[in-house]
Amino acid sequence: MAEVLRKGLEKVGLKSPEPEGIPPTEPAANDLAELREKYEKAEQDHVFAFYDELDTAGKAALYEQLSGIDPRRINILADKALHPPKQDEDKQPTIEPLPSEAVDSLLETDEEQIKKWYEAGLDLVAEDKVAVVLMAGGQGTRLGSSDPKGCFNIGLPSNKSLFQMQAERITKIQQLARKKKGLDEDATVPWYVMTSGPTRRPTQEFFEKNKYFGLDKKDVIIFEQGVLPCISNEGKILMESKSKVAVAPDGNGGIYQALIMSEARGDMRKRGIEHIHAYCVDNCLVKVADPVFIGVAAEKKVDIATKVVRKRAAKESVGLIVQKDGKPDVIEYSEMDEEMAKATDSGDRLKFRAANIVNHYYSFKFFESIEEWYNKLPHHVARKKIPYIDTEKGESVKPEKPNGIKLEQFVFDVFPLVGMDKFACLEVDRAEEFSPLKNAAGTGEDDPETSKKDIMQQGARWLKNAGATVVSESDQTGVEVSPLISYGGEGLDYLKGREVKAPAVIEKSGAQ
Ligand code: UD2
Repeated sequence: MAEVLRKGLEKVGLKSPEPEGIPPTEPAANDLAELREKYEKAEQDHVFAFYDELDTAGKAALYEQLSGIDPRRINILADKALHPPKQDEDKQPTIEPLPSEAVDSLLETDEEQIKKWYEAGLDLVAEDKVAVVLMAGGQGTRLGSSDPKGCFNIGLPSNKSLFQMQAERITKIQQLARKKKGLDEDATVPWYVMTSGPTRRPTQEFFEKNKYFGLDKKDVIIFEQGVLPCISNEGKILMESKSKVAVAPDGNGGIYQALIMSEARGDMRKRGIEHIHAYCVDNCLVKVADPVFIGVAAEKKVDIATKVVRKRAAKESVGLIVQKDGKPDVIEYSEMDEEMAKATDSGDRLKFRAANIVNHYYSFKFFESIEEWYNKLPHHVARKKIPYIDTEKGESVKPEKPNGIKLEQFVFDVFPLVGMDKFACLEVDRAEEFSPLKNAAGTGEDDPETSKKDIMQQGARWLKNAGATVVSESDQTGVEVSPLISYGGEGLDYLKGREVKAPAVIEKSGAQ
């Protein structure tokens, strides 16, 4: 198995990293010659331009990095990316909304049924069969922060980061499961945190500094996704320095390969995990390990499920879950013409309204098939300005306009691999479950202020539903309810009849 795995990873240009701490040594002449030949055959040998002038550490680092890249495969990906096959006009895919049997909506389902799903999901949590995977490898460039997005403080009265809120929701759901089943101890929901090169260390340090937010460290597994070389518009691998290839994270679709390579999937297997919730770090309202979502997917026995919210307006720029040529798929708003985007159905709702929120479910059984398909997922092209070293002149260049491409895989490109009968879509209430943090403060949409507002308003709604009165003497409205007090608005009856002055925090005091 290990040999198969190594070969498979080599094929995609990845190698398991060498054990740390061994002093660098210069590669043996014949190994170096073999590697040079491989790159010469792929016409990518310019990466050795400065090799002979490097010191031992530089030679060892470059040799190691180049050994983990397959230049032939990079040429294939680059060629496809730079010279995409012409879309055959008469082969336009048929795009339709998902069939009604594949979609449930919490906006249109009675409380009775939702409670049934919730109980079923919580039972599975109580049986330690549920895990969560957090996709946290993205770099918050649009947000303007150099820290990993999960570290971001959206300005709540408690100053909690996104990571802390998500950790506390895991703690709470573990407690709710124990209570429901009368267990001696909390259930365990292992938290697999996927990072990328740029986010790995700062994420690790943030978790350690915050003592894993009260979670048991053995149940928080931080792993790393792969990278891919940056490529020039001429199809050449770009050098970031004389001893390093310029690389970028391979997209949130790198999750599948990373789950194998990091042995995170192996750890799930050891724990007897059967249901996985994978989600996007920047959604402050995310219901981590949501029992309703797990309950729906388990009841339907699907391999993949995805949560969506109702599209706000025809022009909203979000990915949409559709059926494309009869298969579940996601199309970006750029792939829809205005007529399609504005089309409405019999209920006068947008015909295409299932907005993707990067909130997915997988059966562990499906994860056991990753080897069969992970290296077949398409690569998407992002045209970027990529600083590089000119290998002829030896100078570093900071381009004024996009000079190359970054390749990334998208997590939802796996959807068309399952039949519609193994796929479920759950429409949820945006106000309760989706408020993405995409933009810098002051943008007015999907920014720290909208995230904070959505959390505070949710808390005020929960208190009102519990019979409390929320008063505010300023424009500072809303109440922050700690996830340690309530996961989804439950358990607040003790506030019935109380008056709460906004802005306020309902937090777990030491005594409680
Ligand atoms: C994502 C969705 C888009 C829409 C939008 C809504 C994808 C590919 N696109 O777009 O359809 O639903 O969100 O908010 O999912 N990530 C990694 N590794 C990477 C890149 C990203 O882990 O190499 C993570 C990132 O940390 C985040 C999630 O994937 O948790 C989504 O990434 P993004 O915010 O860059 O995606 P966005 O907003 O372009």
